Amino acid sequence: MKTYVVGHQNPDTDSICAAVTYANLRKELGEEVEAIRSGKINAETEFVLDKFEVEAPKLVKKLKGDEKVVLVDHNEMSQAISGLDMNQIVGIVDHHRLGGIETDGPIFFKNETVGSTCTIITKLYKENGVEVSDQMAGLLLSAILSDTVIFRSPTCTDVDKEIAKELAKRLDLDIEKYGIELFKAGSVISTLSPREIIENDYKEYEFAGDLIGVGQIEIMSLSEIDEVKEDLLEAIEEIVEEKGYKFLVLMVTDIIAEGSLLLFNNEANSDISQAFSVDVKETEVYLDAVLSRKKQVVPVLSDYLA
Ligand SMILES: [Mn+2]
Repeated sequence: MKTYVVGHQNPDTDSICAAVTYANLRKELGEEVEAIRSGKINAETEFVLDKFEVEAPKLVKKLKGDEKVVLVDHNEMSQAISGLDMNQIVGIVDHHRLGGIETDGPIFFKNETVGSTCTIITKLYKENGVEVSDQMAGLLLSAILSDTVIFRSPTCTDVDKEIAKELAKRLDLDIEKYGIELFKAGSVISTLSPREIIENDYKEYEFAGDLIGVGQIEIMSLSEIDEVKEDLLEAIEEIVEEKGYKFLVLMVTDIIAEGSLLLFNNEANSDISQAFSVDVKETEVYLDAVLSRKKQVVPVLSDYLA
């Protein structure tokens, strides 16, 4: 029976490219494997798939419940494809905190503290002695540059850099130049509505009984959002009200300046100020050198709420 490889809901470039490249590796090893996705492809990922002429994985909105599944780029049931039962999981390749999955039997499990799932997958190609095609190299490189924000994210390690440089060299691509091209293609400002911008790369968390939301967009310059800022703040208030959140933070990350402007709902003002020990101006604050939701924002909020 065929095994599916799938990334998290609201898939980003790492999730899609990890599913495609890992499925390809297992196919090269003679297994019956297929990459799938549980949600819409974003503009950045679409650019990558077009550039390297790779077909998007098949969309599966809900599993039937009898498939075998490998999870890539996530390991929490709350982020997994709908219809999944823990006992369907036969493998996990990821770089996030462990989120409570339990299985009946042993599974293939690989979790490393690197900046991108595709860094781990490139290593798995090497370990298995499988040649990486140009198409797969393009996907792997793009995902590493995307997830590490072109090496600027604090989650980026020397291993990510080393592997990305190898891949870029064989594709004859300049990392900085290609990275910026990639982020420009993924810029959501001009193509999406304010609400879609917030929800494009979005995660919901529950800490000590409080529900919060943290979205992130990455741009080349903060001036890009000048025109939509008021609309974003309005949409934030709307979502908070609708979902009953304690607060919602949108990280507007300037990847050239290497900092993030946090936008949030009015009522979160004193929470954000206390959590980050900063003076907050109404519904925004700029945090220098803050780029990572996973390492620099979510832990601060979870400590504060605890
Ligand atoms: Mn990732």
